[in-house]
Amino acid sequence: MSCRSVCPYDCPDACGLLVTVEAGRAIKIEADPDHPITKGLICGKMRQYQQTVHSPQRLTTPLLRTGPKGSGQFAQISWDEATQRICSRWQEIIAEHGAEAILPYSYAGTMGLVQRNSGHPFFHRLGASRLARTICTPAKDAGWKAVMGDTPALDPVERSKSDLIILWGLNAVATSIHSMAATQAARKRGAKVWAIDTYRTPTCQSADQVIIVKPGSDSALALGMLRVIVDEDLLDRSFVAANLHGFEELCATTLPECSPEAMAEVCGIPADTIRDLARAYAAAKAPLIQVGGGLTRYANGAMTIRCIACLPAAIGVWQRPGGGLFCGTSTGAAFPLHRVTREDFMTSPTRIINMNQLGNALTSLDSPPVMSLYVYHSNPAVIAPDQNAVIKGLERDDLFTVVHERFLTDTARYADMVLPATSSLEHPDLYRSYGSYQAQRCSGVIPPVGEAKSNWDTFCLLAAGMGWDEPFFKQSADDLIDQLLAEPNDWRDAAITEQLRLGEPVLMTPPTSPRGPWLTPSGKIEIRNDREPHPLPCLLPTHAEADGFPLRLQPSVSLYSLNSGFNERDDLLAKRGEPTLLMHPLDAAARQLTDGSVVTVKNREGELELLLQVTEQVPQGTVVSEGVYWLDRSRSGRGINALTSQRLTDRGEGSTLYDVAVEVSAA
Ligand SMILES: Nc1nc2c(c(=O)[nH]1)N[C@H]1C(S)=C(S)[C@@H](COP(=O)(O)OP(=O)(O)OC[C@H]3O[C@@H](n4cnc5c(=O)[nH]c(N)nc54)[C@H](O)[C@@H]3O)O[C@H]1N2
Ligand SMILES: Nc1nc2c(c(=O)[nH]1)N[C@H]1C(S)=C(S)[C@@H](COP(=O)(O)OP(=O)(O)OC[C@H]3O[C@@H](n4cnc5c(=O)[nH]c(N)nc54)[C@H](O)[C@@H]3O)O[C@H]1N2
Ligand code: SF4
Ligand SMILES: [Mo]
Repeated sequence: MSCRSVCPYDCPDACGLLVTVEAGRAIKIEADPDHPITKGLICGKMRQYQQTVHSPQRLTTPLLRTGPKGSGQFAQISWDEATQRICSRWQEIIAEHGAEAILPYSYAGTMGLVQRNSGHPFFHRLGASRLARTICTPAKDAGWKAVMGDTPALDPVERSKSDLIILWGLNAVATSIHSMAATQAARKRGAKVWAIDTYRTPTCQSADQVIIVKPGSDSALALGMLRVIVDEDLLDRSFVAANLHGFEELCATTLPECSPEAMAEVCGIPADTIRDLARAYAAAKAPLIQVGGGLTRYANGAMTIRCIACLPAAIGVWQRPGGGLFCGTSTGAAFPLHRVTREDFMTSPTRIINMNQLGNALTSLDSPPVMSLYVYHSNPAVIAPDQNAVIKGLERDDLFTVVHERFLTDTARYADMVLPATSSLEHPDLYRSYGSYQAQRCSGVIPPVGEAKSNWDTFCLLAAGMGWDEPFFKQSADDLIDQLLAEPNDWRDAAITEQLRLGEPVLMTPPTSPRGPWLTPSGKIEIRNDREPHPLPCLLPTHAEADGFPLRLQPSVSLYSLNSGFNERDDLLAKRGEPTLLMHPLDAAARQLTDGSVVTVKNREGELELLLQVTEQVPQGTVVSEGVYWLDRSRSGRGINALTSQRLTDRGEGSTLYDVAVEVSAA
């Protein structure tokens, strides 16, 4: 039997899957050939998803800790006993410290709208602390919003009309395979492709031009190009006059400091190359800039997007199909998510804790301190910044930690209680993509593995355990999906809504145009924005520049994992090898380090050991480590996030995971 499903992972593509099921087991996963975006192509990670779903490492029963925290020693218990223990401990904590002493921590193990947000109504009703879920790309969103307001993203299928595609800080071969496929198709038709990155990623191999910048310096490249466009009168003057707010002030105040020579010093691209790039960009008919998230995980992340956003505005490409800037789609208004999240269950607003500062929250917060942490579909022990602080917090004997997971992750090892979670093949949900405008509903296609329960079903059990009698917590996940689809709206008419109900993949359309009128307070593209701390685009420093360590570290993504996901898969681990540091030959020689040796990478936050790979894939001054590993794969009991910090971005309170400076020495 073949059933439709959707890839649940935090990836812009939300691929449609066909799952072959035999005797209640998934035996084969294929790409849905009839899906409008997937078109028969899924990534290598998901082609063997059945190995994840039926992995012998899956958790199958609730577990109670029997050894020291972190030891991984547990005894099996029943769901009844687990819920009773959790609820009675929470009632004690609430009586002593108040409900804000309980902190939920979740992110994106599953992207489905119901399962992902299942904890919100529960914790709102409980009065627990809230979590600011800002680890990924809030600075990118803030930068876009500062310039473009609520203007929706263009539909990326327009790529077919672009004659120049700029993948700016986007390792699309790893993280956005359908963007990459469309980009390659455009290239075959004659479009040029540029990759702007901090090192030669696999994506660079498919680019006509590779531009390697210093980490966090893209604003300088963008402003240098803009200065050339202005100096050489490559602007679209009538578009600028009619559509831009504050462009003259930018020309008068910021750009005089931004000569290609001055910007070359900052970003490391020769002044003549900046000139050539500006001319080629302005000469293209419909150039499309697609930006990733990496370049915004810096102290200047939102400002970087504001600087880049000046480019398409200055040359007026917003009026031409295929041209513009693409930062990702937002389909938040397509479904009434408040019917799941239920902010109205909060009797008064509770405190908000930033997920990037979990280390501080667990180790130094008071009034009240965090006395219980409930983690679901996230793995903060390895994915959160400042791993040493996070683990110090998780080691606290007085912290009551519950982890709902598919696997005994590093976070789960520190739990007092572990609850087994279903995989996406075992529960229903409604998915939407953040790389296109598609959405799809799916059912569970196999029974739960062991005693695993979905996020939603677990919160219903906990609600009953707390003695709550509301009908809301007695619904099924399908009831909630039905509510999200109850009425058509201006994103999806009755026909599309019906297709969604039936489990067919659909493409939605934003109700307003991505090419104006501009949905900003002034009605113009806001080059100047007086609501921002810096009203005009400008150069801002990174955190790492002030840290006093000589090398810039990029904790980048791997082709063979997704954040800390897929560490359970020996087939993919074999391809990844062990945690490695890529370093330029001159940097290695200066430190007398040899290829294949073990090195210590160090900064103020911490240190760890990695295997050294000496390669010209990275420029001098930058070192790279790809992928997040579970700690049992690490040499020194710490992962790459032992080196990242809890500092935040300029806007959006995002993580600054790429804004890292280190020194490297022989281990
Ligand atoms: N295979 C795989 N796919 C994934 C993930 C994964 O871990 N592995 N993660 C998923 C998630 S959660 C997300 S958010 C997305 C990741 O999405 P993004 O964060 O958009 O990741 P990338 O597309 O790899 O973009 C990061 C790229 O930016 C580069 N970069 C870093 N700093 C700078 C800079 O200052 N300037 C420039 N120009 N480039 C810079 C990095 O070297 C890297 O190649 O992908 C998702 N998909
Ligand atoms: N050094 C470094 N750190 C990073 C990144 C990086 O590139 N480099 N990327 C950052 C980014 S962009 C992001 S978005 C974050 C991601 O951080 P997380 O969202 O925490 O990502 P994952 O590591 O995928 O952890 C998700 C966990 O959810 C579990 N899970 C999956 N489905 C379900 C389910 O239905 N229910 C439950 N209860 N559990 C489930 C999985 O088994 C997995 O262990 O990491 C960030 N951290
Ligand atoms: S991880 Fe991304 S590319 Fe791979 S199947 Fe899932 S949605 Fe598609
Ligand atoms: Mo992310």
